[in-house]
Amino acid sequence: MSSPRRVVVLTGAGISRESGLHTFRDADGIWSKVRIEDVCTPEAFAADQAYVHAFYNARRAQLPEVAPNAAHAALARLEAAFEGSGRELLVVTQNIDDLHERAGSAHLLHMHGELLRARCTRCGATPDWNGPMSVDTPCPACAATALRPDVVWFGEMPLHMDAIQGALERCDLFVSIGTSGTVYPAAGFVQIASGHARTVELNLEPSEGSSLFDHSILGPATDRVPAFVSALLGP
Ligand code: BJW
Repeated sequence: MSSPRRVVVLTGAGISRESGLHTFRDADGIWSKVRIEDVCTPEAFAADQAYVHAFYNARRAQLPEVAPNAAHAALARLEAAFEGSGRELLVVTQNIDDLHERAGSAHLLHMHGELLRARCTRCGATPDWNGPMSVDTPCPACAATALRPDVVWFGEMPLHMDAIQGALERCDLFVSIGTSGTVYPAAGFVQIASGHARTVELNLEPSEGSSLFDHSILGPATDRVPAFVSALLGP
C-alpha cells in the first residue's frame, strides 16, 4: 500500500457498536425502537420537547458506561504516528458520542453535533453539557429556558461543512468506517474524494454506496480498523 499524505476518515455508528452503543438502522438499532420523526427533526422537538430531551438524556447517560474500542484506538494511533511527519489525518464523525476523543483523536470534527454539548436557541451559546437537560433548564449564558441538544436533525445543516469539503478535495485517501451510507451529505463524501483519492470502505456489510469505493473490506470494526491502520503504517 503506497503511503498516503492526507487522509480523511468518515465514521458512523458502526464504529461504536462494539463499545455497546446501538447503531440506527441495524435490526436492533435505535430506529427499531423510536420513530425518526418523533425525535430527529426540528418539528419533533417543537411538538414535544420533553420527549426529545428524554431520548437524548438517556443516550447521554449511557456514555460513562461505555469505552472506546480497538477501532477508535487505532485511528488515534494513526494520528499520533502522522504527528510531525508532514502527513495529516482528519476524522469526520457522524457520531454524537465522545469515544474518538476519549481514545485520543484530536483532529476530529463532529458533523452531526455532540451529546455533551447544549445549544441555546435564544442566544446561540453552545456550552459543554454533562447531565440531563429539560424544558426548564436555564442557559448558563443568558438564563433563557431555551436549550436543545447540540445535534443535527434531518433538515438541518451539518456542522463544519466548509472544512470537511476542503479536506475531501485535498485528500489522497478517503476511508469510510461503520456507516450505512444512507444519510446525506456524508453519503456523498466518497464521490467528492473519488478521482483524486483512493477510497476504502470498512464496514460489517456492504453499505448503500459500496460500489462507489475502490475497495470494500468487510468485517467488525475492532478487527478491520486496527489491521488497516497497521497496513497503512507499514512494518
Ligand atoms: C458495523 C458494525 C461493526 C454495524 N463494525 N460496521 C432525499 C435524497 C437525498 C437526501 C435527502 C433526501 N431527503 C432528505 C435528504 C437529506 C437528509 C437525508 O440524507 N435523508 C436520507 C435519510 C435520505 N439529510 C439531512 O437532512 C442532513 N442535512 C442536510 O442534508 O442539510 C442540507 C445540506 C445540503 C447540502 C450540503 C450540506 C447540507 C442532516 C442529517 C442529520 C442526521 N442526523 C442523525 C441524528 C444525529 C443525532 C443523533 O445521533 O441522534 O445522524 S440521523 C442518524 O443517521 C445519525 C447518524 O449520524 C446518521 C447516519 O447513520 P450511520 O452512522 O450510518 O448509522 P447506521 O445505523 O445507518 O449504519 C451503521 C452501519 O454500521 C451499518 O452499515 C452496519 O452494517 C455497520 N456496522 N456494526 C463495522 N461492529
